[in-house]
Amino acid sequence: MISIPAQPYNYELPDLQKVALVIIDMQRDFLEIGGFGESLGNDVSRLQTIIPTIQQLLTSFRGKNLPIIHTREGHQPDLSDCPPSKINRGKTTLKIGDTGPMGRILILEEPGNNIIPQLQPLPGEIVISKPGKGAFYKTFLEHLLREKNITHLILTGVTTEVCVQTTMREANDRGFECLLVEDATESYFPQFKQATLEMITAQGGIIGWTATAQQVLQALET
Ligand code: TIU
Repeated sequence: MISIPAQPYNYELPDLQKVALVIIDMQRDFLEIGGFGESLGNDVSRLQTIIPTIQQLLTSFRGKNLPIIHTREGHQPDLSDCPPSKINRGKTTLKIGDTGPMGRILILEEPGNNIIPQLQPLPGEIVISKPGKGAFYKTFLEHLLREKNITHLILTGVTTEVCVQTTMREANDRGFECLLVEDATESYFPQFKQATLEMITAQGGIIGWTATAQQVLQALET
């Protein structure tokens, strides 16, 4: 049993074979200028600060040969998987599917939709493409986790209150025990990140746990 000091209390890992690192949407579309995040009016530089921390976690999981799951948010070129409730939102200059400096906004396989070079998946690591905010919606993620007997998820990525929180809630409803790494997730809005961390761990950990990367890394080493 591995015990990670966490909020609101220790997070217990019964078996390292049952845990996966989940890296959510660390894509150029959200972290670089000219992508979807910036088109929504956001300062994308805030999100870049967590890259080294996620790299540390990635190195640790890779070193132990533990499962790593990358997700990326994107749509088919014909937008058949992008509902009006998503595409028509906001008064942005560039909408989903329009051509920007990194190719078509939030379209799978476009240069801007790729995972950032610093966190490129290695062969053998799982990459889940998802049309929604949650990584379980219209994907094979649940099937894959059950097949691999994974019960515990260490979550990282962006943005804390949108795709990360939605995924964590979806996972919790499905019975997965989730820990969100506080300094390996970020939002365009610092107050939303803080509120998300608090709402996840309130009420005795209603959605799950949070801990720092150092707390996770130290526990994994022992
Ligand atoms: N807008 C925003 O904060 N996030 C998203 O649209 N997607 C993800 O969080 N990945």
